[in-house]
Amino acid sequence: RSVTSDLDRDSISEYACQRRTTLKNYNQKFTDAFEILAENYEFNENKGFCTAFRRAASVLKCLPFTIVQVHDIEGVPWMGKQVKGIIEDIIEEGESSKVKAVLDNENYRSVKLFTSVFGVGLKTSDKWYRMGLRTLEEVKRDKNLKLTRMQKAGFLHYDDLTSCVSKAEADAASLIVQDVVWKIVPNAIVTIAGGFRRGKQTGHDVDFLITVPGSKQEEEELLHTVIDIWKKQELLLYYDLIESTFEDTKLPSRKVDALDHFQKCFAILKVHKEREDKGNSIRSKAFSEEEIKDWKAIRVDLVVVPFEQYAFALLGWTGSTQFERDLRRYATHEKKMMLDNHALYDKTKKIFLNAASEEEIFAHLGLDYLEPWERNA
Ligand code: TTP
Ligand code: MN
Ligand code: MN
Ligand code: MN
Repeated sequence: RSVTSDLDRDSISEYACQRRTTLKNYNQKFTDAFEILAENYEFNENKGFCTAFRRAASVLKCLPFTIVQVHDIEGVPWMGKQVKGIIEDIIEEGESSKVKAVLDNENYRSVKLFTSVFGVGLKTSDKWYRMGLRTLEEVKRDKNLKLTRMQKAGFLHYDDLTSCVSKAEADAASLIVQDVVWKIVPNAIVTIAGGFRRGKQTGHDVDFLITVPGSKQEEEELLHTVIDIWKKQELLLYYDLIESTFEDTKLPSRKVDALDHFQKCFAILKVHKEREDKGNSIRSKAFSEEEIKDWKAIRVDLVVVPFEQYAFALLGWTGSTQFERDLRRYATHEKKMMLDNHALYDKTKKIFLNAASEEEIFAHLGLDYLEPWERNA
């Protein structure tokens, strides 16, 4: 390997916000393995190892070449002893026995299965596992279990919600959201955030930010009206509306994984499919009305953002999660600043730093700007 690539590896930052990470991943064999191990550590509440493997996966996603020998990772940050061991196993054997053991582990498999249901988190999964339950059929059969409204929706729409949302479906959902929002507030800005903004072709949900330039009044009622209209149109399969808890005297939250304080709605939307066989009477006659399900249940997150916080919300809701964690860690440790989805606070100068765009936030932090598609860390 050339001297240049050695130098390149030495200059890779320990922070994802200083690495350009596109969707082109030359080391998926390794990053998939690390993410399975990280997830298993998360299930077992081993935060240290979980973070170590998440960071290792994240950093390998920015390498412009495939790792073929151990020498290739010299100088790359976050390559600890454990991580190196897994890399060696995969280089030598083509796979890692530790990863295989996790994938075969009964607890991992059950928790993975249970948490695939919308509304089921680690706490519920653990409980079900300790009750001896192992399959979704067993959970559904257990009449003593009290399912939440969210979990009931999760089981009801399980197949739709576990099949990936395509770009076309995200665009269809986008039209539905824009249509209703613009009917209520014509000058509202509706933006897709999350994975689709980073250029992903599929996702587990569609994330929308909604803001109204120069208004406060209209904002508060907006989501309520959206919900009322969608109910009448019978497009809402599930929703949970969370009111804003923001106080503008508060400093940005230190906790990286804390939820933000925006008014938001976690919903399941009925998105009608594009009919390819429109007007094809032979096909239509072959099926009765009930047999054709011409819609798909799609998870959408709607977030209403005060206009002056829009840049911070957009930066926070675009992700990736690992990028966001490192951005906040960088702000705290390298700049003595506090960043969250609402604001940026300079602890040295004791002032809030305003921003009208993501570019301005990067500039405040002394960071080169990364485009959304370069944030797939
Ligand atoms: P997700 O929708 O969970 O993730 P994603 O869009 O990157 O990937 P997927 O295709 O699986 O949907 O979250 C998007 C971003 O929103 C992520 O960076 C975390 C952030 N987020 C918040 O900032 N606050 C919140 O309350 C939630 C739920 C998410
Ligand atoms: Mn998303
Ligand atoms: Mn989301
Ligand atoms: Mn620290």
